[in-house]
Amino acid sequence: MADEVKLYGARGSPFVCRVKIALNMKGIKYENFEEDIFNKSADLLKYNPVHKKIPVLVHNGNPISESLVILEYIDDVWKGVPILPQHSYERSVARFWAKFLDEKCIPALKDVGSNGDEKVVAKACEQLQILENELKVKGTKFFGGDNINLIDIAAVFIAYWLAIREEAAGIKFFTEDKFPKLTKWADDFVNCQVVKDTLPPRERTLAFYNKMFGKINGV
Ligand SMILES: N[C@@H](CCC(=O)N[C@@H](CS)C(=O)NCC(=O)O)C(=O)O
Repeated sequence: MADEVKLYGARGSPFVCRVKIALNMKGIKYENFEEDIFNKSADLLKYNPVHKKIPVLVHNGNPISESLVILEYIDDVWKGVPILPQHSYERSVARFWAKFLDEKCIPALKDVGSNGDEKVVAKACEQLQILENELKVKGTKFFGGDNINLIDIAAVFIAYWLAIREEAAGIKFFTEDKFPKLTKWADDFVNCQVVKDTLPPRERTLAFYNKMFGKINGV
C-alpha cells in the first residue's frame, strides 16, 4: 500500500519550510493542508493537541509534531539523501546545533523589533557570530559539509526570513561585512533547488512583516 503523507502547515512559516525541504530532499509526495493559525482547523487541534502549532506531518494516520522531530522522523523512515549524518558523533553535533538554533539563536533574532534596541541587536549578532565561527572552523560550504544537513535546514529562518524581517524593521545587522561566511552560506543555501522550491514569495513575506511592525504599504 502506498504511503499516505499529509502536511499541515502555512506557506509563510519557517518551521513548516524545514519540513518541506526534508520532504523535497527525499522526493516524498505529500498532500498539503494550508492552515490559518488564527483559526486553526479541527484536524490540527486533533493532531497536535499539546502545542496546537504547525507543522504537523501525518504519516499513514500517525501525527508527528515539532519540526526538528519531524525532520528526524523523515530521515528514519525514508532512505535516500540523508538529513542526519551517519556517524553517531556527527549526529550528536548536528542535533546540538539544531537545538542551539531553536533555543538561543532564533529567539534572539526574533527579539529584534522595529526600534532596533542596541542591546537586543548586540545579542542577536552574538548568536550569529557563533554560527559564523562554526562555519569558519569547518571550512565547508554548508554546515553539513558539501551538502546540506539538519543544521542547514534548521537555520532556514536565517538564510531567508532574516533579511526580509530586517528590511521591514528598517534595521540591518546581518551583513556580508560582519558575517562573510554566514551570508555566503545563506546565499548558497537558498539557491539549492530543494530549498528554493519551498520558499514563500518575498513580497508576501515582506508584507507580513510590514504589518507586524505596523507599517502600511511598507512605510
Ligand atoms: N517548535 C515548533 C514551533 C512551531 C511554530 O512556532 N509554529 C507557529 C507558526 S510559524 C504556529 O503554529 N503558531 C501558532 C500558535 O502559536 O498558536 C516547531 O519547531 O515546529
